[in-house]
Amino acid sequence: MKRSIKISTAVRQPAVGTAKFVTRALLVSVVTASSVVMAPGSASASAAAAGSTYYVAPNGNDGAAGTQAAPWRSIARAQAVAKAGDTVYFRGGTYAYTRANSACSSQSARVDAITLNKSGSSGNPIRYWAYPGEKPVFDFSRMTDNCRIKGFNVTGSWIYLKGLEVKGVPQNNNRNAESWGIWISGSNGVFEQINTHHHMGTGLFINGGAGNLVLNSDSHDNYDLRSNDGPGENADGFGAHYTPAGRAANVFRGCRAWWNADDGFDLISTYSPVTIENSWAWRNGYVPGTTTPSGNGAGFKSGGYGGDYEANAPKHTVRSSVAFLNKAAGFYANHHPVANDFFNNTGYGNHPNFSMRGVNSSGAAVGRGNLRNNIGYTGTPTSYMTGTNAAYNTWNLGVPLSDSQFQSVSTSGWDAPRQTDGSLPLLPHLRLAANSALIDRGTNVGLPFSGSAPDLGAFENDGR
Ligand SMILES: [Ca+2]
Ligand SMILES: [Ca+2]
Ligand SMILES: [Ca+2]
Repeated sequence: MKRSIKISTAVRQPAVGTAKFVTRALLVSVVTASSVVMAPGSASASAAAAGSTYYVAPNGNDGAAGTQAAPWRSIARAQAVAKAGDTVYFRGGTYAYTRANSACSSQSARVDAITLNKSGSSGNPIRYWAYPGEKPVFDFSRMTDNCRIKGFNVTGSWIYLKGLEVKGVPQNNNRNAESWGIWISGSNGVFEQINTHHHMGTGLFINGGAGNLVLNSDSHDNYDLRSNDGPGENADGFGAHYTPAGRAANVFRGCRAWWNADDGFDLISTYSPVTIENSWAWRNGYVPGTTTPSGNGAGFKSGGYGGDYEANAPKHTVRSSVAFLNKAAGFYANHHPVANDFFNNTGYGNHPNFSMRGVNSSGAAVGRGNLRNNIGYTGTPTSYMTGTNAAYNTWNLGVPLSDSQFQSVSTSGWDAPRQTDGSLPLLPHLRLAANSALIDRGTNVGLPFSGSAPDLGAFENDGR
């Protein structure tokens, strides 16, 4: 798994505005698109080429031909026809849902507004994409079903969603835990440039699937105010759970999670590895839009099994990512039994920035984690470091920390619009100043770097 990659001049970020940073994040995505993520990466490269192309529009008609001139009305109609390798384009506008596609068998049953149960195949996913330059919005806020609701239930594999906004899945009674925006039990899917928000539950929830890539997607303002275990206890931005051991990793890359009532990212109770890279999490654990405390409030909750020891726990990886102003820990081991890798992350203003609270086979709380090249600044310090393998982090090196080490320490504007290819916006926030003492102070962990050595934190500086 460890790669030793040298930066070449060919791997350079294109000039955007006046920004002059080389971002480690972008370099990572360039490299891993071809070398690490196997199947999902290949799907994005092939684009809409081989198969048939169909169209859906808010003013369409399911009795029409499904052409650009005569689009269908519903994704369900499109799925009935689409097969592996086909592309379904969604025109801009609102697709509003008021009822699930089946009845609630009880007040705690689970129903779907949309069920995607037809699979593509390797290299030939079924693509459900926004028509280029347009924004299709799936609005579930007026659904009336009196049980738990999934906006999208993706049970098929090799499915590729791109450019869709998904919002407003409600809880219509208080007898359950959360509802879900997008639930994924299929495998080898790609979920790109998804904006999932304002659900009474988790925005995007992988449950049992493997080999999925969640790319350049946002999940925010999710709040399960009617959960029977307490308001805000379950609405995470992104979740990956219950995947059996020995399956391909699920990957989150270039994703942002903010103002979710529970956690930003949550990997509790999963048995295959998850990699989170080049992602940001902030202000989780509050009632969205406020500073009123709500659920757990971790930025990256990186595993665990409810405090229990599990002998076959996988090693998760969180790298080149930023957590700031989360209510609780920015980077949290959450009682994980084995040491996860936390490389080149920046924690700012969390409580604490890094908590490596793990669990041993006797059930005792111990430090668990491999930490390199991380920055922890402001907020409260690290906790549960005894027992970890930690070096080259700001707290190990004793390097000076001050605002002047950074171009900016602003905590606003992180939700700025993405670049046209969907990648994260280029901001000066928490990037190293040109003369920062944190430049070239890290150690090689297999991620790209410039200069004589990796810098500390999530963003590699240019020019040294
Ligand atoms: Ca919780
Ligand atoms: Ca959670
Ligand atoms: Ca460097």
